[in-house]
Amino acid sequence: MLKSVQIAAEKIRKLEVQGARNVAITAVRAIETLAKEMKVKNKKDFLKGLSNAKDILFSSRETEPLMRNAIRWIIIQVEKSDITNTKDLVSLVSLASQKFLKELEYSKEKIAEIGTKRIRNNSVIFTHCHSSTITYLLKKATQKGKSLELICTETRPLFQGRKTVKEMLKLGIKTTLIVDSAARFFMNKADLVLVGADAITSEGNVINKIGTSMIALVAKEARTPFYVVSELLKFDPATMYGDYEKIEERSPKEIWKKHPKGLIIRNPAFDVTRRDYIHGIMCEEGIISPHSIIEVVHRKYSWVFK
Ligand code: RUB
Repeated sequence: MLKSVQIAAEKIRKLEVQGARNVAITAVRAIETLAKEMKVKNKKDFLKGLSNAKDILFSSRETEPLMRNAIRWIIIQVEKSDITNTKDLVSLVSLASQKFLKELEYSKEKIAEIGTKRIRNNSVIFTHCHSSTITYLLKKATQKGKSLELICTETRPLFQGRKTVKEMLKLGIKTTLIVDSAARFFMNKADLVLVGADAITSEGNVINKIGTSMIALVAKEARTPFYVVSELLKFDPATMYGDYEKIEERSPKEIWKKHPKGLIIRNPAFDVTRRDYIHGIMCEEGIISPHSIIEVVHRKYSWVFK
């Protein structure tokens, strides 16, 4: 019964699906499919099925609050509804999933619209890893007639930077790929740093691909404005109540397949950039200060805190 969910979770775990948005979209679709496939007789079992799927998907990648918020929201819709008939519950999940994905799409459009205005013509933009929210923003900015140049890190160990540069070349953007450790060397050539986010904490700190906080340090030293481009639903409400955002640690094999015996290899997937290094968060509500994250999330998505 949970096969479609297990397949989706495996794709997420193996990074066949990459980036917080795509992870959330895949998880939402898996929940929608599961609801259709579930053969249960009552609402209690229906909710139990959704809850099991939630646990599997949540554990596929630890640092993905957008996925968690998405699934939580769909389950809340089922819980608070008066519907008890399972056939109608399937339709409810389907409607809720589509609504969530539509809202996510709206956020992406809005961020692109806002970000485009902030990017000056003939800017050199520095980025790290692959964020679909950023590549979409750069696509829109180019379509609006902004001439851009991009510097992108290759992003060890899994080279997500290659995905970014391929997309940029297709758009005709002049693109330079550098090794991660060349960030300082090239920072003075950039007008703006744009990075994505996997999680935003209640204190306004941002968790993104490993290396992001180092780039933030370098940007600060070089006085290059550093912006995070992120949907508000990457906010993790649990951090407000004391929890730390967990940092996923991946297999050492991603770094060195046949490494010498006894060697310790650490492979955290993400790191934390303190809010002091962030000029602003470009989100669907505008360019906001990391300090105001709770207030803005509360205004737009108060259900997140329930
Ligand atoms: C991807 C990454 C991205 C964010 C934002 O890490 O850190 O910057 O997920 O991406 P990984 P998006 O490759 O390990 O998933 O803007 O697409 O949500």
